[in-house]
Amino acid sequence: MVPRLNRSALSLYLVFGPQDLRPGVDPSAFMAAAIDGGVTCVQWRDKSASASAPLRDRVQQCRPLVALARDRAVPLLINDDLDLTQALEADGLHLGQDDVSPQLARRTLGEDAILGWSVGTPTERARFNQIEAEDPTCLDYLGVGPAFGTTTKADAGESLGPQGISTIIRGLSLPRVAIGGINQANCHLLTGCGLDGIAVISAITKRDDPHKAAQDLRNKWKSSVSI
Ligand code: 3NM
Repeated sequence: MVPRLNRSALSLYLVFGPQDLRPGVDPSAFMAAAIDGGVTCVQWRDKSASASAPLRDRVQQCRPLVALARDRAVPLLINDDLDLTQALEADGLHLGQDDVSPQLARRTLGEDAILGWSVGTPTERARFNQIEAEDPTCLDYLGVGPAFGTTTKADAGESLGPQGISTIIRGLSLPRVAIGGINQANCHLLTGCGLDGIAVISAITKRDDPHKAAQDLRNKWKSSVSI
């Protein structure tokens, strides 16, 4: 089977939602600048009031982002909103451990959708092994974290560090990306872990210039990986 997700698309993965943007920043303009700076995959993660708006409003909010991502040939995934993913015919869905099951999401979205899952402990990794044993094509990648301390996600748990990340992904054939507290100053610490890339929120959303933030991160990550 042709993979739904090219590993290189995980190289610099931007996760964001309204709660991450400074007041007045337009999500489309922000996303366009970040992609043009080197972001290779985007996840819309709405943890604000608009996440509980009616589906048609959520669809309307995201349509421009879907169009933009298509135009730039970058996958756009939706965090934890199966209905929105389906309604938008977005490229895929990212799920946490407490969200709908990957099996249900796969059945609902069909075989073309990209499906990602968060794992942060050896127990969760074991849970993934079980899913994979039953259906090796259910999931397309894992998000592993938190790599470092983060204030962006309150319930992110203990940071794993490079050692913990390596332990969780040992023996894994699926593409994998680390998340949590990753920035320009520390991403080089993860280069020996066998990751396909890094996923970030604040390292791009908290900088004044998303284009330059993405460019700096991309350059730092790429040069560290190739050393
Ligand atoms: N998931 P920042 S950590 C969305 O560990 C998310 O699964 C995490 O934000 C996990 O790059 C996290 O600003 C927050 O630390 C990432």
